[in-house]
Amino acid sequence: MNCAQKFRREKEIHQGVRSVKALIIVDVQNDFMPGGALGVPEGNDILPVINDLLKKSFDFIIATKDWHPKEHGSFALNHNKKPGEHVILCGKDQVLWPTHCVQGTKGSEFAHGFDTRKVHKVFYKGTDREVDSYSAFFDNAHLRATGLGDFLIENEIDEVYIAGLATDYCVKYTVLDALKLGFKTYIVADGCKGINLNPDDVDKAIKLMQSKGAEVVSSESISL
Ligand code: VGL
Ligand code: ZN
Repeated sequence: MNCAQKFRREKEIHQGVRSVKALIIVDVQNDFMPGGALGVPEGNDILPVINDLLKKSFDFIIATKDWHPKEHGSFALNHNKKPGEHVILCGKDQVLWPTHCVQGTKGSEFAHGFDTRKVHKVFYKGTDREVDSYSAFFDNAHLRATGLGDFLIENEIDEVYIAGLATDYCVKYTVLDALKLGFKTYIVADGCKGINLNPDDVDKAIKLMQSKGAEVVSSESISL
């Protein structure tokens, strides 16, 4: 049993103690909005949903930023290749993307219209040029942690609600790592949109997350 699971068990024993809940908003940045460098179709539709979620009484509100140096190994340009082609990066298959979310650029800022005033803490991912990082917890080669896992444990958080972009990449891998670390994990369905490089990628991602124990909820069903 890992730390978060042990903590949850102890709470269950002391009935009546409510769980500590965090909302994790993944990569809601300008470059992932329609028209952005790596625009997610209808990605802007989640903004009102996210802003409504922010009005609920989560104990913690966490956001992540995809935050690449311009030499990043996931960018097609840096390999003289086209987006969608593949390379090996840090020993792993890597699909190449258009240049996006470069540190300090307009495209890497939180999306225009995302009300960030209630965000307690921001975690940065994809900062190492040699490896990509879809999960908000670890890079794709599991070399480095972002600090999100420690933050959740230090703050005795045991339930996470995950929304953001993109369902079939960063949301998916963040959810899978949250489950592996033992957190009770909810995906807010209407608070996510996917890229669908293949037409059924989002459906497959949702099914995979569910099969590993994630619960799909709608934002309006969250009564906090
Ligand atoms: C993402 C592709 C590349 C994401 C980030 O946030 O889902 N996808 N970088
Ligand atoms: Zn990226």
